[in-house]
Amino acid sequence: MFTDTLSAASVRHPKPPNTTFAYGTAGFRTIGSLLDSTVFRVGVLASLRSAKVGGKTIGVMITASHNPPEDNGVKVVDPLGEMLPQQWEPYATQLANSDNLEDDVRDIVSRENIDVAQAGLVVVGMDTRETGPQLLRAAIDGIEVFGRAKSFGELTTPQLHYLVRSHNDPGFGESSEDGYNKKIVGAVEEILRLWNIQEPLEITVDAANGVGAPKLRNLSSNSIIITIVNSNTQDKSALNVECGADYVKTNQKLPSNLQPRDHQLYSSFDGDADRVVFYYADGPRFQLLDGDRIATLLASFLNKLLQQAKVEAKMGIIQTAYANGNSTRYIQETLQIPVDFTPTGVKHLHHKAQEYDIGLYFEANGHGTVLFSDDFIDSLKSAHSSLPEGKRALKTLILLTELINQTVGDSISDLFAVLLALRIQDKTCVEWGRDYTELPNKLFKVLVKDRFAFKTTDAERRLVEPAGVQAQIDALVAAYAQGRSFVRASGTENAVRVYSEAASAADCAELGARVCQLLEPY
Ligand code: G16
Repeated sequence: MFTDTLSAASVRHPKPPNTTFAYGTAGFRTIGSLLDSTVFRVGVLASLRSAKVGGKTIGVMITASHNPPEDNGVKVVDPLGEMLPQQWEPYATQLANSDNLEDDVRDIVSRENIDVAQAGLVVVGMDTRETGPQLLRAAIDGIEVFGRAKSFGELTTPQLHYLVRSHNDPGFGESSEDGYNKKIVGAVEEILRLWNIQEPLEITVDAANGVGAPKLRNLSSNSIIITIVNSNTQDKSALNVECGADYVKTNQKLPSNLQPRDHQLYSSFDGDADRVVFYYADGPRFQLLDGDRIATLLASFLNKLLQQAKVEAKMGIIQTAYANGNSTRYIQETLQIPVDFTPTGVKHLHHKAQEYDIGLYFEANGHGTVLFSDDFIDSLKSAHSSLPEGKRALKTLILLTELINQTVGDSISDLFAVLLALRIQDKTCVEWGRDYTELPNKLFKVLVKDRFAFKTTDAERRLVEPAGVQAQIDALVAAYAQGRSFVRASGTENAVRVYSEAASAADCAELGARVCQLLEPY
């Protein structure tokens, strides 16, 4: 029976006293030095998940993404590169907090009717954090209780998702990092050839001193010229500090070490390269082009291609409460595309996007992708056009389904999709910035005694608990033209987030500050 192996291995990974772990927005996240036992137990769970799905390959990614350098985290990736199903999240929490691991594993095995002998391969990757290598070993120890582990070392989170999918679905691509690179570079170069574009794609990227830096370097070719700033993965204390997508989006300002030329496009990744934002400088003015903008740019580009190819598609855009009110209006009124709202977290947006032929989901923070349904891809492949313009549009659409990561938001493939959309439409970043004007908006982080006391409804736009707080927010919001504000507990940091939006920057700042004040008693 497995109990001997499990108990021998679990002794090497003792659970820290007086600590409770919760599987949040993107898995477990906390101080990296506290996570050894949790990552070990997630390894065990991942191999059980593999057994449950008949021995298919599962993934474990060790990352705390946008969080500070001392944090780390871990999440499980399902066979098609999707997040662990939500019904399994309580098992992850159960194991992470268990004081009797054998009993709890037996409980899950029996509740899910798992034949542990079926456990197959679990692929593992990590970002560049100091605690990564030790946690990677803990994950492997856990996986090997039931299954087999294969470590890919340092990877971006989307690369790990790609590898899981390609292990289970060879048609998706070669199951190696090289296969990922070939798929992306191949699609970019083919699209450039189709549109007879001789000039290479060129941009400067702030890589947040994270794993995106070395991975982007691997993609350089004659048609892709990337300059990277904030690429120091050796200095472990530099990750996401005054740089990266989260810093740029939250502070609405340039990262360190970037001296912009006016009206030139720049971009920032986060620490594990699953988020990307763009921006340019216009004299002293900083214009952010965030996830909302990426969604609108790609949606209108895809719409044009569909028209040229004379192909019908049901297209939808998925946003969260953080989407700027004017982006939603622009999508609904100008682009005439339906918008759905879900709670924060790619796992929620991804599933909603699957309801469309083309489902674009982007969180304002730059996390997102475009999903093309299998039926729609088949219909593209069997469609014909007699006109050269239609043929080119059809081929471009098919290549975009290859370029854009179908498993999760991916800074690298989103970066190229945006650069191609701009280049092909001959659109400058300044024109992109003029598509609509954002309402002034601000994000706050408030430390409270117990963030789990904050419960929301209506795609996190309204608080249900603590009782009475939502009525106070409503009263404040009513006093500001185009005012909007909401409060929700972060699922990745020990804090509550406050968002405010209003017709003027001063009103937006005042509204946000007043909502933060409401939280002082908590
Ligand atoms: C993760 C999730 C995102 C989410 C972000 C912040 O991003 O994947 O969907 O928007 O956390 O979540 P919260 O507000 O709950 O802390 P990342 O880039 O950190 O993996």
